[in-house]
Amino acid sequence: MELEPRLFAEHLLAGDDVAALLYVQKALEHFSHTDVYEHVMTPAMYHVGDLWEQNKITVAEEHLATGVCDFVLAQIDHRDPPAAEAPRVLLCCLEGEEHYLGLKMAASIFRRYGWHVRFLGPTLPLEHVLKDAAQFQPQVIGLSGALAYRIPQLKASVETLKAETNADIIISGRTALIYDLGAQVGYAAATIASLEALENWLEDGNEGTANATI
Ligand code: B12
Repeated sequence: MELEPRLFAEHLLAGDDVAALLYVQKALEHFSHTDVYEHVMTPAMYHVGDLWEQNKITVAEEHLATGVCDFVLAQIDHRDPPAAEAPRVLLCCLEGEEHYLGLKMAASIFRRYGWHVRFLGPTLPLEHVLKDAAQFQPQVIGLSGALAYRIPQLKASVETLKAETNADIIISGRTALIYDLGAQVGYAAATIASLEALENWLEDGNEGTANATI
């Protein structure tokens, strides 16, 4: 089977959640979840973004596509419950950042690796990230950012999180794919630009990587 992100994008844009889910379930018979996230769902959403930017689809169609993609993501995110002593990760987008699908994929991968995942979704004010982290005591906090103009906010937040929690900080999202986030945010956080890199990081063990750009 060849992966066809454009075909999947057509299902998204048609609002055909059944066809979109069936396509992904079939792909999962041959490919890993990470492959399907990286090579079907992500390029399909990037394609939706290109069509949107070129005014070839409406804002409503983009919203529809996002909703169907989110639905499919939730449907295929099956996993076993984590062991009580398993490590904990808190995942969120900072205040004002609404693009959370990539973060949700990362959450799914952490779960597949047996972690306790606290997925807090889009646009969470820093004070609430701190409050939640104080309770949940994560070993890792992961942030995702799509919008370039939020990089200064990301940098400031990483510095605060580093100072006020014991967690290693990882940063990612579209900004990590386009910019040298490590250089811009500073090495208080590890940049993990893709889900494949996240899998490598999880497989290799993650201690001591907080100063590295991956
Ligand atoms: C859907 C969408 C929206 C939705 C988001 C809803 C949602 N639930 O996420 C809505 C409608 C809210 C939206 C709003 C806006 N958007 Co928008 N949006 C998109 C779109 C089409 C898809 C985003 C997406 O889901 N991509 C798929 C995910 C899976 O990709 P990803 O986030 O990069 O994730 C991958 C990696 O980065 C990584 N990853 C991501 N997070 C994490 C976290 C960890 C821990 C790890 C390890 C890995 C990881 O894993 C993923 C797989 O590799 C993109 C197009 C694009 N190229 O992405 C535009 C896009 C990002 N948006 C854009 C813009 C301009 C906006 C708005 C400013 C529009 C406006 N005028 O209002 C607003 C801003 C909202 C805000 N304040 O955040 C621009 C940004 C351009 C720029 N120069 O910065 C884009 C590129 C569209 C375009 N081509 O112009 N958007």
